[in-house]
Amino acid sequence: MSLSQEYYTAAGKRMPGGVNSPVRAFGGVGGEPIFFEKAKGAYLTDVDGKRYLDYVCGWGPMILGHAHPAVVKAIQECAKEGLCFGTPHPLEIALADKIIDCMPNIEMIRMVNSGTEATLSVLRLARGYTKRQKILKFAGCYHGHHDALLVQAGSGALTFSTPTSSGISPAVIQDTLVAQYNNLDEVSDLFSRFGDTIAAVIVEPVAGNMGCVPPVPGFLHGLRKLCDRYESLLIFDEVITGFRIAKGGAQALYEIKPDLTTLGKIIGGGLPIGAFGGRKDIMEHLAPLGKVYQAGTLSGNPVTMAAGLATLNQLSEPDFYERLNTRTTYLVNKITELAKKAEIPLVINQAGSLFTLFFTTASTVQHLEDVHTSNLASFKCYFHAMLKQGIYLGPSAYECAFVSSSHGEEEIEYTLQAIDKTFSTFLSSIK
Ligand code: KE4
Repeated sequence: MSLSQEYYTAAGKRMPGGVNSPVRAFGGVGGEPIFFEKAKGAYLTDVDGKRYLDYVCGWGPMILGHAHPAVVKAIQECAKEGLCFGTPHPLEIALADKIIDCMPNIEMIRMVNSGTEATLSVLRLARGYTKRQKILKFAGCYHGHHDALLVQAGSGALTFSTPTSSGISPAVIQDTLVAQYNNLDEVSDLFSRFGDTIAAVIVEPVAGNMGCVPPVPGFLHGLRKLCDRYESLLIFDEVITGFRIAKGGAQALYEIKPDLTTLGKIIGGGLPIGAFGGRKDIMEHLAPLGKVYQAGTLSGNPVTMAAGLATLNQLSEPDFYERLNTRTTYLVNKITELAKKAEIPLVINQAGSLFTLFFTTASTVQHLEDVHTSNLASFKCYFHAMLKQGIYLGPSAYECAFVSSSHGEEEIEYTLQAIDKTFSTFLSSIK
C-alpha cells in the first residue's frame, strides 16, 4: 500500500470521501485520489515522492505556477507583521486598487473568502437593489455551492450527476430560472415571461464548469441588451476567467460592461479569496452604507491581500498573457493534430490558457447538451493514461485544464509526447 493510499484510508475516517471538496475525489474517473505534499512551478509532488506535471493549478489560482518566489516572499513578509486583525488594513486598498485598475467596470469592490461567497453575496445585492426575486442562470454553469444557484450546476455537481443537490428547499429554487448556455432565444423567452421579476442574469462569460465552453458570437452582447431592455442586472461570474484569459478578464476581451462581477482564485494567489464588485450606485446598497447585509471575519485578510497583490503584479509583466495564451494555443493545435492522426473523434475548446478535450463526434461543443455527447469512458481512459505518464489532469470530464506561466517548452513537449502515446495505444481500444 502506498503512503497516499494510507492517507486516503485515514482521511476517509474523518472527512466524507476523504476530501474537503468533492471534485478532488476521483469520482468522475475512478480510482483513489492522490495525496500531494509539495508543489513548485508546473509540478506537484505526491506523498510517495512521485512528481507530476500539473494541469489543475489549484483549479485556477496558480497561474504563475506553484510557490512563485515573489508570492511566497510577500506572504512571509506580511505574516511576520500579523495574521488577522479584524480591522481595516492598508493592503485591502492596495489589492482593490490593483483589481479596479485592471477591471474598470468594477467601480467598488467587496472582498470575501471564496467564489461561492462572492456569488451568494452578489445575488443578495442584486435582489436588494432591484427589489426583484428571480435569477436566471445557465445549465452547466457553476457559481459555487449555495442553494439558489445549485440548480443544473456544473463542476462537481455535474461530475456526480447531481445537477440539483439534495437538501435544497423548493422555495429557494423557485426563483431560479435556467436556460441553455449560448441560447439567446431561450433567454429571450424567459424574459418575455418573467422579465419584470428578474433581478439578474448570472453567467460565466466563458463557461469553465462543463468543460471550457466559450460564448458564441453575439451571446454576451445579447444578454447585455436583454438585461438593459428589462432593467435586470448582468452579472459576470469571472471567478475562473478573471485575470485568467486576459488581464481585464472576459469583460475586457469581449468588450461587455456587466453591472456586477464576481472574482476569486487568481486574485488570492492561492489563499482563500473571493470578491464582488461593479457599479458604485449598486455597491453602495451594501452594509454599512446600505441595507443589503454582507460580512466576513476573514474578508480582506492582509496575508491574502499580500498574496493576491504579488500575483497580480507579476501578471502585469509585458506580454504575460500573449506568451501564456500563445503557448496554450500551440499545445491545443498539436493535440488536435495528434487526434486526427489517431483518428480519435475530439473537440477541443480553448479560451486563453484554459482548454478542455471533449471525446465526441459532435462538430462543436457549445452548451451542456453538446457536452453530454462526450464519451466519458474515453475521458477516463485518457485521464488514467496521462496520470500513469506523470501528468495530473482534473479528475472530471467537466473541468478545464489550466496552463501556467511555469509550463515551458519542455513541459509542453512532454505533454504532447504523453498524449501521442495515449492516443496511439490506450484510447484506440475504445474509440
Ligand atoms: P469556490 O467557492 O470554490 O472558491 O468558487 C466557486 C466558483 C464560483 N464560480 C465559478 C465560475 C467557479 O468555477 C467556482 C469554483 N470552481 C470549481 C472548479 N471548477 C472549484 C473546485 C472545487 O469545487 O473544488
